Amino acid sequence: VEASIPEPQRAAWKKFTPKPFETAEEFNAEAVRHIETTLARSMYNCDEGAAYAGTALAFRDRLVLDWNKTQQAQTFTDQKRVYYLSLEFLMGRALDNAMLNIGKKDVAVKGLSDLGFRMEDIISQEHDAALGNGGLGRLAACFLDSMASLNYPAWGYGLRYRYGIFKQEIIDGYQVEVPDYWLDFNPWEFARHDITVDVQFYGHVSKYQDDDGKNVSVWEGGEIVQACAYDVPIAGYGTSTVNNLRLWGSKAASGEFDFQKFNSGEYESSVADQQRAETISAVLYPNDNLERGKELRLKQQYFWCAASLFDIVRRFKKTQRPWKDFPNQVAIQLNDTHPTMAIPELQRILIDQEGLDWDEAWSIVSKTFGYTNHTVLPEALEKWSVPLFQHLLPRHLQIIYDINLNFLQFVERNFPKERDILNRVSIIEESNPKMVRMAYLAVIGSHKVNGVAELHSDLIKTTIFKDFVKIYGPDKFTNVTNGITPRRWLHQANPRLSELIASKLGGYDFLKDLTLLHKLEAYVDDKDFRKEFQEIKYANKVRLAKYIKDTLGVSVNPSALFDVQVKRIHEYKRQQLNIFGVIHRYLAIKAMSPEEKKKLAPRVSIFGGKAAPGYWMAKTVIHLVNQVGKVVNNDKDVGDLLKVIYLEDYNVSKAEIICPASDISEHISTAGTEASGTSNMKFVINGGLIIGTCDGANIEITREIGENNIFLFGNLAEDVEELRHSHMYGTYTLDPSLAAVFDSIQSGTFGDAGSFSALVNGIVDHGDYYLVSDDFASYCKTQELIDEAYRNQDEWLTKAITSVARMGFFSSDRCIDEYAEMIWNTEPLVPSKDE
Ligand code: CBF
Repeated sequence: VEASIPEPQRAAWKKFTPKPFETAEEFNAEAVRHIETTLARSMYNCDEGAAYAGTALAFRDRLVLDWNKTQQAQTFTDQKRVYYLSLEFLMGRALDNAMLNIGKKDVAVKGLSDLGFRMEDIISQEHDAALGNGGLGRLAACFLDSMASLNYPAWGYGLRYRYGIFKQEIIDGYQVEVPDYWLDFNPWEFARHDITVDVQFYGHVSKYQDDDGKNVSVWEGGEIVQACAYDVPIAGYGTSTVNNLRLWGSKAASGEFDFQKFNSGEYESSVADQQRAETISAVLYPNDNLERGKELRLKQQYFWCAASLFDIVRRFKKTQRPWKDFPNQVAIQLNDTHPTMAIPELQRILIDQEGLDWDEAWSIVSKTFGYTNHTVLPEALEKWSVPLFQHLLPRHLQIIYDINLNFLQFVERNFPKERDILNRVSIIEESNPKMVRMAYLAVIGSHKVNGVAELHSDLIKTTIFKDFVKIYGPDKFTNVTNGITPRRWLHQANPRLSELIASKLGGYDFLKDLTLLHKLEAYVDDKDFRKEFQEIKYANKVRLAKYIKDTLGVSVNPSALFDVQVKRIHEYKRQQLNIFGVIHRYLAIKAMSPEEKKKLAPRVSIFGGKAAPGYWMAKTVIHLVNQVGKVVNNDKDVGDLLKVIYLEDYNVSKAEIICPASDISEHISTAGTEASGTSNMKFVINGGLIIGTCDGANIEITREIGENNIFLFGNLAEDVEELRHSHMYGTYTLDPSLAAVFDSIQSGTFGDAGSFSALVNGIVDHGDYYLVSDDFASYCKTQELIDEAYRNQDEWLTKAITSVARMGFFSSDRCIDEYAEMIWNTEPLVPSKDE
């Protein structure tokens, strides 16, 4: 390809290719140039926001040079690529990550200080890119970081939501949702106005015979919406690989409003088409683990899948390889069922547009996709009504019916005596209205299905996909336990701890190979190391205490035990169990003698997380936590012994402050409900201990760090069904401590009792689906053990250090290598030295 450009032009191009900055001076030259020319600001009106922009643009320029080279190299070598399709990428802030991965932060710190700015202030100017709800979206972001760091040729595909997840304000103790205008200034994206895809909706399907007498289906009519590409460079750590995240934005196909209408005075309706089209990528649905079957959501899913598939196929076709090579060149990973429409879409492209016959096409499709399941919760499993499908995507519905027919015939041939199984495994649920079961379509259309932690991967095989294991055999199902990127969640979030570790391990190699952490075990008894480790934890707690004071006006004692539960608010995650435990503690403190009080370790219970706007019970929990805080924090009898804090608007950048500051974090879901959890990993790697149930990745964390270093409690997954049954049909008495907690709520201690009656009644009268009452006693007992353990600071420290040393398994780099080997069959493309 290079040879196609004449030598003199190549030489000229090379001569004028910008040189990346190396020194603080060169960095300043770039930053100031951007501030003066790109932003049109001067020395006299350069505030921290402008300094952030100048810094980000200087780093972006550096990144782009490697990005171009990586993309060229990936095209020239024509190696197999991975495409990670995720409706959510919860990226957080980019600047600090770019500086770490590029490796020039020290230069920028010096340069900025010469200009009169502090790096911390500049970093905090950046708006979080919050294109996700929780664990699933953050996992996708960690995976992008790992794929680039490990040099895998990989692209992410997602939607460019104009509004990310809403901002949460707490007003009078209630959650209020405010829009997130995150795109006001985003230096990290490149609008590719030349890369657009027309996506069709609605219309009808006609059948024709082509010139060879073959029946062809043509999808006609309806409306076209245009997808425009926005690219975000994803830099790897310690490598020059920079991968691409392509996000699609929607606009009306013409890209313009209707001039005729406009000229005839219909100003408003002239822009209606434009607005309707733009609505598709306007908002991220703010539900975590909950699907509501809304038409716009299905539109979003198809729009994104169609644009991505068009792009992937276009790239493949440029190689002029035969179609049978497609699965050898392309691996598409479906992050949950959200991108399942990509399966019938690829089949449609191959048969309707490329003229392949059904079987040939299906053989390509079913070798290309892998599907990751992230939940067994029934309310989160996507189903779309057949009439809605018929209306919006008539051709895809036909294709899904054909996929289903072929599949059911296959099942019938193999299980001729089991009539029932057909009904159970059919993609179409025979309800009223009929529904398309997306998870089944994803299983049938993928060559591998994985869960995200061992227990979860076992559970999917014995519950939701049990019949499919029988049909396909167990090898189609596998496990890839989740992980986190140590770059963001250790080095960026906790630079001092990272530095301390590096000083003992002889450098930062552990950020690339987290298993090296095991060498820290040699320092568990090292006095100086212990002292510094403890000081770092304390400093991180002071930082969080300051943040709490600045934002909420509440003073908390940094020497108190910081007990943290930050994650989406959901009944299965059981923040209600935590707050009932806090009330129990409050009641106990009120009844304590001064001597008893002296023995108790002061505690700060910290909550944070968003509730889906329509999830009333979750919002009630937020309200209760805030009401309890109001009472407890102002009770003189209690003083420092207990404080209850609700941190507003929990997001990635706040997690980076919170995780390093916790002593205990809570991962207390009803056993069998949390697929993995990843914040559990973030807390432990930052030297915090865990109170948790035997659920998700808690189990593997326990196996790695040792039972003595984690506080486990509660019933096991295998007992849940029977306990639920006994709540519905048996008799049982409420634990007296929990009854006392309910009495205090119902007597109005925390404000209007009526506000919380649904929460209490759900447990007392309506079956206690999440088994709060079953686990309450053992939860409280375990909290007492924690009080006791915390009193022995020496032992606590030993547990914390040992745990950090044993967390090597939980790197997202390990996950990506597992996906590459077991599912994608891809190899890294290591950049050559001169690249
Ligand atoms: O696998 C990543 C995470 O995904 C979820 O957040 C999800 O959205 N389904 C699960 O709830 C988490 O357990 C899991 O860690």
